[in-house]
Amino acid sequence: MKKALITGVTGQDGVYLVEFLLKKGYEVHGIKRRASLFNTDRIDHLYQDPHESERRFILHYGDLTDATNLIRVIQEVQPDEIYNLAAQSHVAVSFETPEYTANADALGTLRLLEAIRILGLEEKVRFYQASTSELYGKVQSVPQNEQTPFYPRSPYAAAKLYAYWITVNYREAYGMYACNGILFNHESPVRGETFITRKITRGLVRITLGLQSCLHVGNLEARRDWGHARDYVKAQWLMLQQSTPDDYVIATGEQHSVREFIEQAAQVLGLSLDWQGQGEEEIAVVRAVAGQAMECGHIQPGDVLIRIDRRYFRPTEVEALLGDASKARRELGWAPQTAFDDLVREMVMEDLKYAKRDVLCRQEGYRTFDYYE
Ligand code: NDP
Ligand code: GDR
Repeated sequence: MKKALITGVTGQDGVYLVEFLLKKGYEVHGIKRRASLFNTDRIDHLYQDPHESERRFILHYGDLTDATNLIRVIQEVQPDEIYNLAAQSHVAVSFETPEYTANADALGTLRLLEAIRILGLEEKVRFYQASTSELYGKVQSVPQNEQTPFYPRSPYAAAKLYAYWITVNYREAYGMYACNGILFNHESPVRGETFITRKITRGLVRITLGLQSCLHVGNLEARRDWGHARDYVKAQWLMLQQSTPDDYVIATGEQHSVREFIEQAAQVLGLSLDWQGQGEEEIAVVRAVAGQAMECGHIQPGDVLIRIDRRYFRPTEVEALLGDASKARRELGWAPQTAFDDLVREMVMEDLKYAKRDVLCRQEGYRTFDYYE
Protein backbone atom coordinates (compact mmCIF):
# COMPACT_ATOMS: atom_id res chain seq x y z
CA MET A 1 0.00 0.00 0.00
CA LYS A 2 1.41 3.39 -0.99
CA LYS A 3 1.66 6.05 1.70
CA ALA A 4 1.02 9.73 1.09
CA LEU A 5 1.67 12.63 3.45
CA ILE A 6 -0.36 15.79 2.87
CA THR A 7 0.41 19.16 4.43
CA GLY A 8 -2.57 21.54 4.45
CA VAL A 9 -4.88 18.55 4.78
CA THR A 10 -7.60 20.64 6.45
CA GLY A 11 -7.80 23.02 3.47
CA GLN A 12 -9.93 22.94 0.31
CA ASP A 13 -7.53 20.89 -1.81
CA GLY A 14 -6.63 18.76 1.21
CA VAL A 15 -10.07 17.19 1.46
CA TYR A 16 -10.40 16.51 -2.27
CA LEU A 17 -6.93 14.97 -2.38
CA VAL A 18 -7.55 12.76 0.67
CA GLU A 19 -10.78 11.47 -0.88
CA PHE A 20 -9.00 10.85 -4.19
CA LEU A 21 -6.04 8.99 -2.64
CA LEU A 22 -8.20 6.87 -0.31
CA LYS A 23 -10.15 5.73 -3.39
CA LYS A 24 -6.84 4.85 -5.03
CA GLY A 25 -6.04 2.58 -2.05
CA TYR A 26 -3.42 4.79 -0.37
CA GLU A 27 -2.74 5.07 3.33
CA VAL A 28 -3.09 8.82 3.81
CA HIS A 29 -1.37 10.88 6.50
CA GLY A 30 -2.15 14.53 7.03
CA ILE A 31 -0.52 17.33 8.97
CA LYS A 32 -2.93 19.62 10.77
CA ARG A 33 -2.21 22.63 12.93
CA ARG A 34 -3.10 22.81 16.55
CA ALA A 35 -5.93 25.29 17.02
CA SER A 36 -7.96 26.30 20.04
CA LEU A 37 -11.12 25.12 18.27
CA PHE A 38 -11.65 22.11 15.98
CA ASN A 39 -10.30 23.01 12.54
CA THR A 40 -11.12 19.77 10.77
CA ASP A 41 -14.57 20.64 9.46
CA ARG A 42 -13.73 19.75 5.87
CA ILE A 43 -12.31 16.32 6.69
CA ASP A 44 -14.53 15.28 9.60
CA HIS A 45 -16.51 12.87 7.39
CA LEU A 46 -13.25 10.96 6.75
CA TYR A 47 -12.14 10.86 10.38
CA GLN A 48 -11.20 7.47 11.79
CA ASP A 49 -10.96 7.01 15.54
CA PRO A 50 -7.34 6.40 16.66
CA HIS A 51 -8.58 3.23 18.40
CA GLU A 52 -9.85 1.70 15.16
CA SER A 53 -7.61 -0.95 13.68
CA GLU A 54 -6.58 -0.73 10.02
CA ARG A 55 -6.86 3.04 9.80
CA ARG A 56 -6.07 4.45 6.36
CA PHE A 57 -6.43 8.12 7.25
CA ILE A 58 -4.20 9.39 10.03
CA LEU A 59 -3.63 12.93 11.27
CA HIS A 60 -0.48 14.35 12.86
CA TYR A 61 -0.06 17.70 14.55
CA GLY A 62 2.44 19.92 12.81
CA ASP A 63 3.30 23.22 11.25
CA LEU A 64 5.37 24.28 8.26
CA THR A 65 7.23 26.73 10.47
CA ASP A 66 8.58 23.90 12.68
CA ALA A 67 11.41 21.96 11.06
CA THR A 68 11.83 19.51 13.94
CA ASN A 69 8.20 18.55 13.69
CA LEU A 70 8.37 18.01 9.92
CA ILE A 71 11.48 15.83 10.22
CA ARG A 72 9.86 13.69 12.93
CA VAL A 73 6.56 13.23 11.09
CA ILE A 74 8.30 12.28 7.83
CA GLN A 75 10.58 9.90 9.73
CA GLU A 76 7.57 8.27 11.37
CA VAL A 77 5.40 8.01 8.26
CA GLN A 78 8.10 7.13 5.68
CA PRO A 79 5.82 8.37 2.87
CA ASP A 80 6.16 7.49 -0.82
CA GLU A 81 4.60 10.80 -1.81
CA ILE A 82 4.45 14.21 -0.10
CA TYR A 83 1.93 16.80 -1.24
CA ASN A 84 2.84 20.23 0.10
CA LEU A 85 -0.50 22.02 0.07
CA ALA A 86 -0.07 23.97 3.30
CA ALA A 87 0.21 27.73 2.95
CA GLN A 88 -1.05 31.07 4.11
CA SER A 89 -2.95 31.08 0.84
CA HIS A 90 -4.82 34.38 0.89
CA VAL A 91 -3.23 36.99 -1.39
CA ALA A 92 -4.84 40.01 0.29
CA VAL A 93 -3.93 38.73 3.78
CA SER A 94 -0.31 38.30 2.67
CA PHE A 95 0.00 42.12 2.45
CA GLU A 96 -0.90 42.24 6.14
CA THR A 97 1.25 39.26 7.22
CA PRO A 98 4.16 39.27 4.78
CA GLU A 99 6.77 37.81 7.11
CA TYR A 100 4.58 34.98 8.31
CA THR A 101 3.54 34.26 4.72
CA ALA A 102 7.19 34.01 3.68
CA ASN A 103 7.98 31.79 6.65
CA ALA A 104 5.16 29.32 5.97
CA ASP A 105 4.97 29.43 2.17
CA ALA A 106 8.63 29.89 1.17
CA LEU A 107 10.72 28.55 4.08
CA GLY A 108 8.10 25.90 4.87
CA THR A 109 8.76 24.35 1.48
CA LEU A 110 12.51 24.46 2.08
CA ARG A 111 12.03 22.79 5.48
CA LEU A 112 10.14 19.90 3.89
CA LEU A 113 12.71 19.41 1.14
CA GLU A 114 15.54 19.53 3.67
CA ALA A 115 13.73 17.09 5.93
CA ILE A 116 13.57 14.60 3.05
CA ARG A 117 17.30 15.08 2.45
CA ILE A 118 18.31 14.93 6.13
CA LEU A 119 16.41 11.63 6.44
CA GLY A 120 18.12 10.25 3.32
CA LEU A 121 14.74 9.77 1.58
CA GLU A 122 15.67 11.58 -1.66
CA GLU A 123 15.26 8.43 -3.72
CA LYS A 124 12.11 7.17 -2.03
CA VAL A 125 9.92 10.26 -1.70
CA ARG A 126 8.13 12.00 -4.56
CA PHE A 127 7.35 15.64 -3.77
CA TYR A 128 4.54 17.86 -5.03
CA GLN A 129 4.71 21.63 -4.53
CA ALA A 130 1.51 23.69 -4.73
CA SER A 131 2.72 26.44 -7.02
CA THR A 132 0.37 29.02 -8.39
CA SER A 133 -0.70 31.17 -11.32
CA GLU A 134 -0.08 34.13 -9.00
CA LEU A 135 3.59 33.69 -10.02
CA TYR A 136 2.66 35.27 -13.38
CA GLY A 137 1.21 38.30 -11.58
CA LYS A 138 1.77 41.22 -13.93
CA VAL A 139 1.48 38.94 -16.92
CA GLN A 140 4.17 38.97 -19.57
CA SER A 141 2.20 37.08 -22.24
CA VAL A 142 -1.24 35.55 -22.80
CA PRO A 143 -2.09 32.75 -22.22
CA GLN A 144 0.42 31.67 -19.56
CA ASN A 145 2.28 28.38 -19.90
CA GLU A 146 5.38 26.79 -18.34
CA GLN A 147 7.64 29.14 -20.34
CA THR A 148 5.95 32.41 -19.41
CA PRO A 149 8.21 34.58 -17.20
CA PHE A 150 7.08 35.16 -13.61
CA TYR A 151 6.33 38.62 -12.15
CA PRO A 152 4.91 38.23 -8.63
CA ARG A 153 2.66 41.01 -7.34
CA SER A 154 2.18 40.17 -3.66
CA PRO A 155 4.11 38.88 -0.65
CA TYR A 156 2.21 35.61 -1.20
CA ALA A 157 3.37 35.33 -4.80
CA ALA A 158 6.94 36.30 -3.91
CA ALA A 159 7.02 33.58 -1.23
CA LYS A 160 5.60 31.05 -3.68
CA LEU A 161 8.26 32.10 -6.20
CA TYR A 162 10.96 31.03 -3.74
CA ALA A 163 9.10 27.75 -3.12
CA TYR A 164 8.87 27.15 -6.87
CA TRP A 165 12.60 27.62 -7.47
CA ILE A 166 13.76 25.75 -4.38
CA THR A 167 11.70 22.78 -5.59
CA VAL A 168 13.36 22.99 -9.02
CA ASN A 169 16.74 23.36 -7.34
CA TYR A 170 16.36 20.27 -5.14
CA ARG A 171 15.28 18.29 -8.21
CA GLU A 172 18.38 19.40 -10.13
CA ALA A 173 20.87 19.38 -7.24
CA TYR A 174 19.91 16.13 -5.52
CA GLY A 175 18.03 14.24 -8.23
CA MET A 176 14.83 14.32 -6.20
CA TYR A 177 11.50 13.56 -7.83
CA ALA A 178 10.02 17.00 -7.15
CA CYS A 179 7.32 18.75 -9.21
CA ASN A 180 5.63 22.11 -9.29
CA GLY A 181 1.97 22.19 -10.21
CA ILE A 182 1.33 25.73 -11.41
CA LEU A 183 -2.35 25.66 -10.65
CA PHE A 184 -4.73 28.41 -11.72
CA ASN A 185 -7.60 29.34 -9.39
CA HIS A 186 -9.72 26.38 -8.45
CA GLU A 187 -12.85 26.53 -6.40
CA SER A 188 -15.53 24.30 -4.88
CA PRO A 189 -18.32 24.35 -2.32
CA VAL A 190 -15.63 24.03 0.39
CA ARG A 191 -13.58 26.98 -0.85
CA GLY A 192 -12.59 29.34 1.99
CA GLU A 193 -15.38 31.87 2.52
CA THR A 194 -13.16 34.93 1.96
CA PHE A 195 -12.02 34.04 -1.57
CA ILE A 196 -14.14 35.90 -4.09
CA THR A 197 -16.04 32.96 -5.62
CA ARG A 198 -17.28 31.57 -2.31
CA LYS A 199 -17.83 35.07 -0.98
CA ILE A 200 -20.17 35.66 -3.92
CA THR A 201 -22.08 32.37 -3.77
CA ARG A 202 -22.44 32.48 0.01
CA GLY A 203 -23.32 36.18 0.02
CA LEU A 204 -25.96 36.03 -2.73
CA VAL A 205 -27.55 32.95 -1.20
CA ARG A 206 -27.72 34.58 2.22
CA ILE A 207 -29.30 37.72 0.72
CA THR A 208 -31.83 35.51 -1.08
CA LEU A 209 -32.78 33.85 2.22
CA GLY A 210 -33.01 37.14 4.09
CA LEU A 211 -29.90 36.53 6.22
CA GLN A 212 -27.88 39.43 4.81
CA SER A 213 -28.79 42.66 3.05
CA CYS A 214 -25.96 43.42 0.62
CA LEU A 215 -22.59 42.09 -0.54
CA HIS A 216 -19.48 44.32 -0.56
CA VAL A 217 -16.70 43.42 -3.00
CA GLY A 218 -13.57 44.97 -4.55
CA ASN A 219 -12.32 44.87 -8.12
CA LEU A 220 -15.11 43.67 -10.43
CA GLU A 221 -12.87 43.67 -13.49
CA ALA A 222 -10.29 41.13 -12.24
CA ARG A 223 -10.30 38.14 -14.58
CA ARG A 224 -9.46 34.60 -13.57
CA ASP A 225 -9.25 31.13 -15.08
CA TRP A 226 -11.51 29.27 -12.61
CA GLY A 227 -11.64 25.48 -12.43
CA HIS A 228 -12.94 22.89 -9.95
CA ALA A 229 -10.68 21.66 -7.11
CA ARG A 230 -11.90 18.07 -7.64
CA ASP A 231 -10.39 18.06 -11.15
CA TYR A 232 -7.17 19.77 -10.05
CA VAL A 233 -6.17 17.31 -7.28
CA LYS A 234 -6.17 14.56 -9.90
CA ALA A 235 -3.51 16.54 -11.77
CA GLN A 236 -1.46 16.80 -8.55
CA TRP A 237 -1.45 13.00 -8.27
CA LEU A 238 -0.73 12.46 -11.97
CA MET A 239 2.40 14.64 -11.72
CA LEU A 240 3.85 12.20 -9.18
CA GLN A 241 3.13 9.10 -11.34
CA GLN A 242 5.38 9.94 -14.31
CA SER A 243 8.77 8.47 -15.22
CA THR A 244 10.49 11.86 -14.77
CA PRO A 245 9.55 14.83 -12.61
CA ASP A 246 8.53 18.09 -14.26
CA ASP A 247 6.46 21.27 -13.75
CA TYR A 248 2.98 21.67 -15.21
CA VAL A 249 0.39 24.40 -15.69
CA ILE A 250 -3.11 23.27 -14.70
CA ALA A 251 -5.94 25.47 -15.97
CA THR A 252 -9.20 25.42 -17.93
CA GLY A 253 -8.15 27.87 -20.68
CA GLU A 254 -11.31 29.90 -20.08
CA GLN A 255 -11.43 33.29 -18.41
CA HIS A 256 -14.21 35.15 -16.58
CA SER A 257 -14.38 38.39 -14.61
CA VAL A 258 -15.54 38.78 -11.02
CA ARG A 259 -18.56 40.64 -12.48
CA GLU A 260 -19.40 37.65 -14.70
CA PHE A 261 -19.10 35.30 -11.72
CA ILE A 262 -21.60 37.47 -9.82
CA GLU A 263 -24.02 37.49 -12.76
CA GLN A 264 -23.78 33.73 -13.18
CA ALA A 265 -24.40 33.05 -9.47
CA ALA A 266 -27.30 35.53 -9.45
CA GLN A 267 -28.82 33.80 -12.47
CA VAL A 268 -28.75 30.41 -10.71
CA LEU A 269 -30.86 32.00 -7.94
CA GLY A 270 -33.27 33.59 -10.47
CA LEU A 271 -31.93 37.14 -10.22
CA SER A 272 -31.06 39.43 -13.13
CA LEU A 273 -28.99 42.51 -12.42
CA ASP A 274 -28.43 46.03 -13.73
CA TRP A 275 -25.07 47.67 -13.09
CA GLN A 276 -25.35 51.35 -12.26
CA GLY A 277 -22.78 54.05 -11.51
CA GLN A 278 -19.03 53.90 -12.07
CA GLY A 279 -15.82 52.99 -10.27
CA GLU A 280 -16.19 52.78 -6.52
CA GLU A 281 -19.76 54.10 -6.80
CA GLU A 282 -20.90 51.20 -8.98
CA ILE A 283 -23.74 49.07 -7.65
CA ALA A 284 -25.70 46.04 -8.86
CA VAL A 285 -29.44 46.56 -8.70
CA VAL A 286 -32.00 43.77 -9.06
CA ARG A 287 -33.87 44.09 -12.36
CA ALA A 288 -36.07 40.98 -12.14
CA VAL A 289 -36.72 38.20 -9.62
CA ALA A 290 -37.66 34.64 -10.53
CA GLY A 291 -37.00 31.02 -9.47
CA GLN A 292 -35.52 30.38 -6.03
CA ALA A 293 -35.23 34.08 -5.20
CA MET A 294 -38.94 34.65 -5.96
CA GLU A 295 -39.98 31.64 -3.84
CA CYS A 296 -38.02 33.00 -0.89
CA GLY A 297 -39.68 36.42 -1.19
CA HIS A 298 -36.91 38.50 0.39
CA ILE A 299 -35.67 40.33 -2.72
CA GLN A 300 -37.58 42.91 -4.76
CA PRO A 301 -36.69 44.58 -8.07
CA GLY A 302 -34.73 47.75 -7.27
CA ASP A 303 -32.88 46.23 -4.28
CA VAL A 304 -29.14 46.89 -4.23
CA LEU A 305 -27.35 43.54 -4.22
CA ILE A 306 -23.69 44.53 -4.63
CA ARG A 307 -21.67 47.53 -3.49
CA ILE A 308 -17.99 48.27 -3.98
CA ASP A 309 -15.75 48.62 -0.96
CA ARG A 310 -12.29 50.08 -1.25
CA ARG A 311 -10.93 47.75 1.46
CA TYR A 312 -11.09 44.78 -0.90
CA PHE A 313 -8.74 46.35 -3.44
CA ARG A 314 -5.11 45.22 -3.21
CA PRO A 315 -2.01 47.45 -3.19
CA THR A 316 -0.92 45.67 -6.36
CA GLU A 317 -3.47 43.68 -8.32
CA VAL A 318 -3.21 40.70 -10.64
CA GLU A 319 -5.59 41.91 -13.32
CA ALA A 320 -6.06 38.89 -15.57
CA LEU A 321 -4.90 35.28 -15.67
CA LEU A 322 -5.48 32.69 -18.37
CA GLY A 323 -3.73 29.34 -18.39
CA ASP A 324 -2.55 27.12 -21.22
CA ALA A 325 -2.50 23.54 -19.89
CA SER A 326 -1.56 21.86 -23.18
CA LYS A 327 1.56 20.28 -21.67
CA ALA A 328 -0.54 18.62 -18.95
CA ARG A 329 -3.06 17.46 -21.55
CA ARG A 330 -0.31 15.99 -23.71
CA GLU A 331 1.96 14.44 -21.07
CA LEU A 332 -0.37 13.68 -18.17
CA GLY A 333 -3.55 13.02 -20.16
CA TRP A 334 -5.24 15.52 -17.86
CA ALA A 335 -8.21 17.70 -18.82
CA PRO A 336 -10.68 19.70 -16.72
CA GLN A 337 -14.08 18.01 -16.35
CA THR A 338 -16.18 20.82 -14.90
CA ALA A 339 -17.58 23.71 -16.93
CA PHE A 340 -17.70 27.20 -15.40
CA ASP A 341 -21.53 27.25 -15.24
CA ASP A 342 -21.57 23.88 -13.45
CA LEU A 343 -18.94 25.03 -10.95
CA VAL A 344 -20.97 28.13 -10.07
CA ARG A 345 -24.22 26.15 -9.85
CA GLU A 346 -22.67 23.52 -7.56
CA MET A 347 -21.30 26.21 -5.24
CA VAL A 348 -24.62 28.08 -5.10
CA MET A 349 -26.64 24.92 -4.44
CA GLU A 350 -24.34 23.84 -1.59
CA ASP A 351 -24.38 27.30 -0.03
CA LEU A 352 -28.19 27.19 -0.16
CA LYS A 353 -28.06 24.13 2.11
CA TYR A 354 -25.82 25.90 4.65
CA ALA A 355 -27.95 29.04 4.58
CA LYS A 356 -31.19 27.08 5.05
CA ARG A 357 -29.64 25.49 8.12
CA ASP A 358 -28.83 28.99 9.42
CA VAL A 359 -32.42 30.10 8.84
CA LEU A 360 -33.66 27.15 10.91
CA CYS A 361 -31.13 27.90 13.65
CA ARG A 362 -32.25 31.51 13.85
CA GLN A 363 -35.90 30.47 13.97
CA GLU A 364 -35.08 28.26 16.95
CA GLY A 365 -33.21 31.11 18.67
CA TYR A 366 -29.67 29.85 18.03
CA ARG A 367 -26.88 32.18 17.00
CA THR A 368 -25.48 31.83 13.45
CA PHE A 369 -22.13 32.86 12.06
CA ASP A 370 -22.87 35.97 10.04
CA TYR A 371 -19.41 37.28 9.31
CA TYR A 372 -18.91 38.00 5.62
CA GLU A 373 -15.59 39.82 5.06
P1 NDP B 1 -6.52 26.62 1.86
O1 NDP B 1 -6.24 27.99 2.34
O2 NDP B 1 -7.93 26.15 1.77
O3 NDP B 1 -5.74 25.57 2.79
C1 NDP B 1 -4.45 25.84 3.26
C2 NDP B 1 -4.06 24.75 4.24
O4 NDP B 1 -2.75 25.05 4.75
C3 NDP B 1 -4.97 24.62 5.46
O5 NDP B 1 -5.06 23.27 5.80
C4 NDP B 1 -4.21 25.38 6.53
O6 NDP B 1 -4.50 24.97 7.84
C5 NDP B 1 -2.78 24.98 6.17
N1 NDP B 1 -1.75 25.83 6.72
C6 NDP B 1 -1.66 27.18 6.66
N2 NDP B 1 -0.53 27.60 7.26
C7 NDP B 1 0.09 26.50 7.73
C8 NDP B 1 1.26 26.28 8.46
N3 NDP B 1 2.04 27.27 8.84
N4 NDP B 1 1.61 25.01 8.77
C9 NDP B 1 0.82 23.98 8.42
N5 NDP B 1 -0.34 24.12 7.73
C10 NDP B 1 -0.69 25.37 7.40
O7 NDP B 1 -5.79 26.48 0.45
P2 NDP B 1 -6.20 25.60 -0.83
O8 NDP B 1 -6.57 24.25 -0.39
O9 NDP B 1 -7.10 26.39 -1.69
O10 NDP B 1 -4.80 25.56 -1.60
C11 NDP B 1 -3.85 24.53 -1.35
C12 NDP B 1 -2.48 25.01 -1.77
O11 NDP B 1 -2.47 25.33 -3.15
C13 NDP B 1 -1.99 26.27 -1.06
O12 NDP B 1 -0.59 26.15 -0.91
C14 NDP B 1 -2.30 27.39 -2.04
O13 NDP B 1 -1.42 28.47 -1.85
C15 NDP B 1 -2.06 26.68 -3.36
N6 NDP B 1 -2.84 27.14 -4.49
C16 NDP B 1 -4.19 27.23 -4.39
C17 NDP B 1 -4.94 27.58 -5.50
C18 NDP B 1 -6.42 27.70 -5.43
O14 NDP B 1 -7.00 28.31 -6.34
N7 NDP B 1 -7.09 27.10 -4.45
C19 NDP B 1 -4.30 27.84 -6.82
C20 NDP B 1 -2.84 27.67 -6.79
C21 NDP B 1 -2.16 27.33 -5.67
P3 NDP B 1 -5.76 25.58 8.66
O15 NDP B 1 -6.96 24.83 8.14
O16 NDP B 1 -5.40 25.24 10.06
O17 NDP B 1 -5.81 27.03 8.35
P1 GDR C 1 -6.68 35.06 -5.77
O1 GDR C 1 -8.15 34.72 -5.25
O2 GDR C 1 -6.17 36.32 -5.21
O3 GDR C 1 -6.72 34.93 -7.27
O4 GDR C 1 -5.85 33.87 -5.13
P2 GDR C 1 -9.32 35.64 -4.66
O5 GDR C 1 -10.57 34.86 -4.86
O6 GDR C 1 -8.99 36.12 -3.30
O7 GDR C 1 -9.31 36.92 -5.64
C1 GDR C 1 -9.57 36.82 -7.02
C2 GDR C 1 -9.76 38.20 -7.60
O8 GDR C 1 -10.98 38.76 -7.13
C3 GDR C 1 -10.75 40.11 -6.76
N1 GDR C 1 -11.74 40.54 -5.76
C4 GDR C 1 -11.85 40.07 -4.52
N2 GDR C 1 -11.17 39.10 -3.86
C5 GDR C 1 -11.55 38.82 -2.59
N3 GDR C 1 -10.93 37.84 -1.93
N4 GDR C 1 -12.55 39.51 -1.96
C6 GDR C 1 -13.26 40.50 -2.57
O9 GDR C 1 -14.15 41.09 -2.01
C7 GDR C 1 -12.89 40.79 -3.92
N5 GDR C 1 -13.38 41.65 -4.84
C8 GDR C 1 -12.67 41.50 -5.95
C9 GDR C 1 -9.32 40.11 -6.23
O10 GDR C 1 -8.81 41.44 -6.20
C10 GDR C 1 -8.65 39.20 -7.23
O11 GDR C 1 -8.27 39.89 -8.37
C11 GDR C 1 -6.34 32.53 -5.13
C12 GDR C 1 -5.76 31.83 -3.88
O12 GDR C 1 -6.36 30.55 -3.78
C13 GDR C 1 -4.25 31.68 -4.00
O13 GDR C 1 -3.79 30.86 -2.92
C14 GDR C 1 -3.93 30.99 -5.33
O14 GDR C 1 -2.53 30.86 -5.48
C15 GDR C 1 -4.51 31.78 -6.49
O15 GDR C 1 -5.92 31.87 -6.31
C16 GDR C 1 -4.27 31.09 -7.82
